[in-house]
Amino acid sequence: MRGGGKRPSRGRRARQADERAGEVVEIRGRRVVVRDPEGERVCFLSGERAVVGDRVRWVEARGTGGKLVGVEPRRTALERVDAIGRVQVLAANLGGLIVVTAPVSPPFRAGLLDRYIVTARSAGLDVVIVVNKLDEGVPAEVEEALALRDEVEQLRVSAATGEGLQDLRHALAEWSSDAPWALVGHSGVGKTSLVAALLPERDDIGEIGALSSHWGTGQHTTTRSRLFELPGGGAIVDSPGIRTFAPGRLSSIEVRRFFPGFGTVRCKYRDCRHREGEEGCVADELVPAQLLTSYRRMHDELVAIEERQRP
Ligand SMILES: Nc1nc2c(ncn2[C@@H]2O[C@H](COP(=O)(O)OP(=O)(O)OP(=O)(O)O)[C@@H](O)[C@H]2O)c(=O)[nH]1
Ligand SMILES: [Mg+2]
Ligand SMILES: [Zn+2]
Repeated sequence: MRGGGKRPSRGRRARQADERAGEVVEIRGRRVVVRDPEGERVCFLSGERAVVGDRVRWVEARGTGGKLVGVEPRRTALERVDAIGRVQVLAANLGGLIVVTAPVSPPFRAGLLDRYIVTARSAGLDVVIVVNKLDEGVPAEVEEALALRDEVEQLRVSAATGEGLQDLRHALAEWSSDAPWALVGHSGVGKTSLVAALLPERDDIGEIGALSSHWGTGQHTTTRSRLFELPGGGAIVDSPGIRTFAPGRLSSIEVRRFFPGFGTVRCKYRDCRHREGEEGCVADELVPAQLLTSYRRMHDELVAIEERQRP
């Protein structure tokens, strides 16, 4: 997982005279929706690979809308590893991640939060936590988990009652003034509900899940990412919920650099991985047990993936 410098298209061709520049706001199978100052246009991919947030060049194509002819190098890439080990780019050119959580339903998962924090930081993205569904109350153990991660900026809102939304709106306009921020998180936490609440005048936000059809069933209401411009400036990306999340291209040794709670840890050996019982390791003294356990789980999982990939 790295920011910048990647070139997804197969080499840059000479610029055509009639080329126009735009930004991908949605992928629809073999087509993409491209936005430019004149509006939105559906373009054929024609061999190029693009994701939401990509800066692209396209030309008019008679009868079919447009044709994509190039994808610009990405400044950042949000990536994850899928179930069979392939790296998937989820979105390009983001400025940050808004990790959306719910305190009660679906059940709060601190481990997933940590994965997103590490993923964002390792990709050169900012990260904030938004606790939605405040109307359901915040149990003590969730308060504790949030306090342990207070080095990450946190906002509390309710898409249902509107509580905190004005603060979120203002914060988003500022955060995403240079680059879009993506709403990520477990299915059912209310990502699409938040987009709908932030953009009440739009009628194309996409479906909001019925309460019963969510967590546990593996069903995700939102099936593809979509970029929305905010009226007060900035832009956000709604994304499909996920159950597990393995960051792409992050090595096990890098996890400690980005994990919350490890800022002051200096062990006897500089390459200490903070595993249980490691000689001269001070992590047990300095890192709260919950964070250390979560760290070790993520670290060990990446080690296992690395061992599987070794020839
Ligand atoms: N009580 C309460 N329910 C909410 C709130 N926000 C959303 N919900 C409900 O939570 C359920 C899931 O909302 P969605 O917006 O579809 O969740 P999502 O995160 O977009 O889910 P995926 O698209 O599957 O990833 C819906 O039934 C919403 O009505 C809230 O602030 N309070
Ligand atoms: Mg959704
Ligand atoms: Zn250590």
